[in-house]
Amino acid sequence: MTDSSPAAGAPGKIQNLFRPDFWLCSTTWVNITDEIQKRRTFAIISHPDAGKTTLTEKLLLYGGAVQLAGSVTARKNQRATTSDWMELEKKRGISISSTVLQFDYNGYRLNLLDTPGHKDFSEDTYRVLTAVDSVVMVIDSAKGIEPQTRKLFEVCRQRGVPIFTFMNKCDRPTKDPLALLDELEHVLGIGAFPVNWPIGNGSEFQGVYDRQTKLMHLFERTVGGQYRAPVQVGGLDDPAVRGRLDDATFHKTVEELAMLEHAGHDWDDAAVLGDKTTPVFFGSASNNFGVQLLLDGFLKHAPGPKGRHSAVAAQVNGDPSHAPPQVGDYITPEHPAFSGFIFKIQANMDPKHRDRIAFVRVCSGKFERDMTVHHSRSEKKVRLSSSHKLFGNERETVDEAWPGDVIGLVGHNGFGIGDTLTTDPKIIYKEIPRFTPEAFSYLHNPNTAKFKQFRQGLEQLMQEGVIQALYLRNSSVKTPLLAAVGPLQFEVVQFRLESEYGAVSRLEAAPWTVVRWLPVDMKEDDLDALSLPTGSRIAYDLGKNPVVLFTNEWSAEYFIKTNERVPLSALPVQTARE
Ligand SMILES: Nc1nc2c(ncn2[C@@H]2O[C@H](COP(=O)(O)OP(=O)(O)OP(=O)(O)O)[C@@H](O)[C@H]2O)c(=O)[nH]1
Ligand SMILES: [Mg+2]
Repeated sequence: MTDSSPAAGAPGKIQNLFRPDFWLCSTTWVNITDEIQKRRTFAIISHPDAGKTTLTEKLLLYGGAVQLAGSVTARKNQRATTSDWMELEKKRGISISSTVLQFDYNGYRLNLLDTPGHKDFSEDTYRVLTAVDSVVMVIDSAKGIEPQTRKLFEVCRQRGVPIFTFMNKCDRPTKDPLALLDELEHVLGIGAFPVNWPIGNGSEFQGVYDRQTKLMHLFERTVGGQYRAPVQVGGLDDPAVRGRLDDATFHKTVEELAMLEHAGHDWDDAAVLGDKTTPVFFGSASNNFGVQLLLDGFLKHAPGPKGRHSAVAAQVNGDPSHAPPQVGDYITPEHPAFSGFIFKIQANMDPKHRDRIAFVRVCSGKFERDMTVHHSRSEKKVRLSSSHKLFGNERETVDEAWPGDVIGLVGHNGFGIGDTLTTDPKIIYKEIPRFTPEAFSYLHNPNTAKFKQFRQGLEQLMQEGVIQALYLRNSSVKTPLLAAVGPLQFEVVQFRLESEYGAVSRLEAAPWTVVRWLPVDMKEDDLDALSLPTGSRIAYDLGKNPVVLFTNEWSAEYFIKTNERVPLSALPVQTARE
């Protein structure tokens, strides 16, 4: 990964002027291409409860990043998993927010992002998908493809992110493995290539057959699955391994393998990278069966860091809802300028620090601590001095980072989700998707003595993108109207306001279910002139962009009919103030 061939210079952070792809790091020259090639940045996605966090833990165990896996069930005994750190997550046993874990394994640097499965938190998951180059889709083999998996799959498809599939929970009675492959092909419309195949089902699940090496891997369960599962490996005719299987299981496996061979699909890297085929691995995350094979198989075939298109913000030209952003240049990871974008902000990850971290995906060039970059939102230069690599809630100062890396920047209150940081101000990324809220509720502060904490906490949570807020037009009440993709987000806001800011709050249901953005250039007089259906109201988002709140879809459609010249948009348009 290092090269000492270019002329040696004084140690420091110097780019080689004759070979711009070489940088002097410590005392050796580092080639940017080598660094890029060793990065793998991926997310784990699925419907709730399929086992993402458990699998994440086990990948860390097999990746040598932790010695002892804390399984999710151990939460009951107050032992948190490494990736689920928030108080509420521990309490409810679900992931609410995504987590970044960076570790080295087998010459690779992995940036792994565990995501929440619940649909109310899909905003967080979708943002994470902008920061990765591939995903591992976890499926509960007893249930097959569940609704949220389908939605997430669609997002990956749209983004062209290659998908690897882990059929989890094979230690429980599962659907027929062939039927599971069939579901992938018919429900999701993606070709499925089984890299390995389960041997036995449910309590008789013993391991997997690796179709590429033609070896059986038979595992033993360990208590609580905290340690690596002992494994015995051998061919189909190896008596030692064969002796562990009863005749029925053995013959069934051999028969199914013959059917797969007969189906005749060959491994095709281009189809995997082109999002046409998903490699399928079977196993059990909680028992550690098949985890190593997944990790190694994934690393062998998963793509390295991809570049991103630089977008040029569109001009307001009368009809902003129809002004698409112009797509600018494709910025390759090897591009000499450093660039990256913020895809997530999280405050109070560590109660000891109580600060906020902006998570940046490095897209091109080299990041160096203390470097000065252009910040797209403020259009100012900022110095990035407090940079960290992340491992759940643990952080460590990082001096340099390369494309594919996810780093955490602390101490920049002006940073927002979606912002670009770069040494070349011409680069601007518009990667972060926006969501249309579907749940609305007033949030009251019943304790006037805690007004400051309430306000400060709410502002902070909104900056993190935990929730959106709207303010009603012509209203004397200053109570914020919270707007969420799903109602669990309200619960998170209330819980975090109390636990992190000491502010108790009270929710009051609001009558609207639909919000639509009005053109940004509408003046107050224009708003007065609108003909509003009964029960609807005009409000402003945080960027002071006008919106209309409707009680139902029908009412929104009625508005469209009666205000033909006023285009509505389900999302704030690109030109809207953020
Ligand atoms: N039997 C069995 N249970 C498993 C396996 N893997 C995970 N589980 C259990 O499934 C439940 C959910 O696991 P999690 O890892 O929290 O699932 P998740 O996908 O991260 O859930 P969310 O983040 O809330 O969407 C827990 O009770 C796990 O112990 C497995 O291989 N076999
Ligand atoms: Mg989870």
